[in-house]
Amino acid sequence: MTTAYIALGSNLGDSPALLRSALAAMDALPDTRLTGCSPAYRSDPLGPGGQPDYLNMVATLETTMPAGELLQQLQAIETAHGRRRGERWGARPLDLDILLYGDEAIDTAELAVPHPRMAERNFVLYPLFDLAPGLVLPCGSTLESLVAACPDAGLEPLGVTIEPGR
Ligand code: ROI
Repeated sequence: MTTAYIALGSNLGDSPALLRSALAAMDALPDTRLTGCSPAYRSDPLGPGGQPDYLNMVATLETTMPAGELLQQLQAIETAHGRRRGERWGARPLDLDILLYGDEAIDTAELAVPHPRMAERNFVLYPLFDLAPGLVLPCGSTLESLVAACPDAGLEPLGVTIEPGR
């Protein structure tokens, strides 16, 4: 069994409903259980201007699915929730990113884990820290040190946890 951390983001459509549905879909994947949901955050969009604020959170999965297969399943869930592959860093109804897959370091054409930009993204680090404050990354860095080095500008804790549902 491997513990994987998945970042969820949405800034188009009914974002809370999209995240609830995506959580249920991940829990329903073969050989996979959803075991944790971080609190939710509102975040300023990173990327092209003029797009709505994001709703962000992180979820924990326990899975025996290989990482490449998990990636394909997550992309299918994004597509089922209206995601179109278009403008890089454009607005999207649902984004699911594998942040960590156990203590594995993966670098293929399709998938890089740990997520190569997670250390710069407060909307990923803060909810991950809520879920797993003692986490140590495969490179040996503590999550605590990454959070300490990443300002919380533009990030607002909403004080709610979004749970799986439909
Ligand atoms: N910006 C924020 N705040 N949250 C996201 O989840 C997010 N996801 C993205 C880009 C477009 C980089 N910007 C984001 O993919």
